Amino acid sequence: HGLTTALPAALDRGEFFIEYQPLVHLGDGSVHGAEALVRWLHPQHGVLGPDRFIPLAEHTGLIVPLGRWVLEQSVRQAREWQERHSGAGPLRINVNLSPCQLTHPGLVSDTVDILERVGLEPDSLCLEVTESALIGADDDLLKPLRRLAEMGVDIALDDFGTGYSNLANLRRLPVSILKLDRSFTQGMQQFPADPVDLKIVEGIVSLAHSLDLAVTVEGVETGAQAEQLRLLGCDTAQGWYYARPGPPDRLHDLALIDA
Ligand code: G
Ligand code: G
Ligand code: MN
Ligand code: NA
Repeated sequence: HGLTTALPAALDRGEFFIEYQPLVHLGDGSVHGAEALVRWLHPQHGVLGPDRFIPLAEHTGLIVPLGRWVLEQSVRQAREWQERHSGAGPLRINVNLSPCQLTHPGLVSDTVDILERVGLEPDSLCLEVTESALIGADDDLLKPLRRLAEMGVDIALDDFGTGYSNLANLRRLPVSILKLDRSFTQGMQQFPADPVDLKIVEGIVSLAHSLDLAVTVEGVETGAQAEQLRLLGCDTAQGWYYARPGPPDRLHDLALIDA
């Protein structure tokens, strides 16, 4: 595959870049943080989304150095936002982790090293792990996440509700945030929303809160969705209604951080 063989050189040549999508508090719409989303500016094919190359990077192992690069860039960006907006409270950064990064022995030391070198507090970082990556996870897999969580790094369960995890299993995982999958938000399109979707989200939120987990909703595209999800008790939200993923300065241009 042409893209696969081009990946390592692409990292050396600096062809990857990161877009940031804000996360907001549902209560008042103020900015809580941003999720880092990697893209590849391919010299022939133009901008490629992560769905085009993350699976290839996982397959070849390039995901480890690429993931480390994404983490360092994102942590630097968060530090810069915090320095420029010291009054606005610590802006947080969410970074996605592949399952392969979870099993890589350098995860904890690389993360600690980056946070220390850049000077970002661990509690400004949130690592997103998909629900499916943690299904049936044994203690060896959870140990590094537990270490990071003990240091203050938040662990979020991404795409929550799409896997088949036993809800009782949540208690065992070192996660502090559930990111409710976009498919639930889509069920809130009409007002009033589908009553079954409402019940499901209501149940997830109440379970999450009883376990001291915050709930972030993904894929909010309309004000009606935001309002219903707020009424259901969700804490933070992300989606095109607020902003599409974009360059880091867009968060300033939108005056989101200053709000
Ligand atoms: O914007 P969107 O097309 O960017 O992202 C699609 C998927 O790619 C999302 O599920 C997201 O979790 C994943 N993704 C984006 N950036 C990264 C990254 O840096 N590392 C990993 N492992 N996945 C990412
Ligand atoms: O990590 P993850 O799968 O959750 O990444 C988020 C993905 O969702 C990215 O591909 C991002 O571009 C996409 N996304 C973000 N906001 C919206 C939205 O409001 N609607 C839709 N359809 N996709 C979104
Ligand atoms: Mn994510
Ligand atoms: Na997701």
